[in-house]
Amino acid sequence: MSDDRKINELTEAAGRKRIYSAIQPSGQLTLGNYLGALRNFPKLQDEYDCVYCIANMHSLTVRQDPELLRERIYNLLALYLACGLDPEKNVLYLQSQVHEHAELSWILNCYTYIGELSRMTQFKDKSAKHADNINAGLFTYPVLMAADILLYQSDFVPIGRDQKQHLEIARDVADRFNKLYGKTFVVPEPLISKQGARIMSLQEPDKKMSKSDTNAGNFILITEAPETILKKFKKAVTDSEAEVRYDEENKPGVSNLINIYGAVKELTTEQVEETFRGARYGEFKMAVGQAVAETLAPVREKYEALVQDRAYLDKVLAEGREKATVIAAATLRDVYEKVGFVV
Ligand code: ATP
Ligand code: LTN
Repeated sequence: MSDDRKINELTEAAGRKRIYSAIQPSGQLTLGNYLGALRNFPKLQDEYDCVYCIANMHSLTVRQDPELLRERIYNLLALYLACGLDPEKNVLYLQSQVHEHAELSWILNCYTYIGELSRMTQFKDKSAKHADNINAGLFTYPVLMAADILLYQSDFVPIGRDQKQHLEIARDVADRFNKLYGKTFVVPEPLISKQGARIMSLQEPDKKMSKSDTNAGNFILITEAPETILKKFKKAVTDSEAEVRYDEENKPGVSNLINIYGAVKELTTEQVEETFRGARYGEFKMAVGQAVAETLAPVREKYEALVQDRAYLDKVLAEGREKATVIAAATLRDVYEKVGFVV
């Protein structure tokens, strides 16, 4: 059953459920962020109560230039809107503007074990990448993420596959807290789409496409010009065979391109293989590049107009902050009461 069908059935059975997700403003967003997360958000806005956060507090776990970070916050908000998220239907807000995140995060720190956090692959990867700055925030990152999700009593969390481990911590912590103090948090479930959940780097297809990659040939930006997109796909790594066939282990480059094409055109792996049976790699890569460029063009156009309008973006943030605070404050108050604080 498709994820969309599954959630539809769940909504019908139990009334309006809450969706929650967040993206860090730590760089320009890639095709990976788009296919793994962002593209799925607007599909949910009519049937769910949706809350989308700009996770700027998470971004501080890696050194950021302050002016650039501020700009990227606006860029990400403009991109949320450009992808079709309606600020009337969704709560769109900035994490640091709702102080309850930091407060709940501290509480949850006291209900999360070092052993659990030590197993996180993102922590291991990022510590290796930023060996000169293995800060405590990088280690407790999943706790802040759990606080984000649990503050809003979220039922479903649409994410890429790399975030699944973090979501499991959020579930375990919610469960642990509920067992100790009685039902306090909804235990969230991940929503991971089958296609596009893990887009790999174009030059090094054994690692995920990441916006903080230092080699620009590895990723496609959502706002990139069509010519650049085509050029990057033309240079994408394939293999020495000449067959468009899905085989993640032996043909990671081609498999990634099949995945991307399938996700963009909404085709299964088999259908993509069928479409390109007998095609040369050059032709195949151009077709993937074109399909991606066509999909991203309207988003880029809308983004370019929206990002200029700071007054409007500030208005959206102010409204989002207000709506988010109402929900977050109610949960935090309950938590403070349960743990024995005077409120
Ligand atoms: P960074 O490289 O700065 O750690 P990132 O590119 O991994 O960032 P995030 O802000 O951590 O991006 O992720 C935002 C959302 O995009 C998450 O739901 C994540 O799972 C998803 N995502 C990120 N990269 C990919 C990818 N390569 N394929 C599919 N989904 C992805
Ligand atoms: N860690 C996430 C971003 C994130 C998030 C969240 C995602 C922060 N808080 C809450 C879903 C729910 C990432 O994508 N790197």
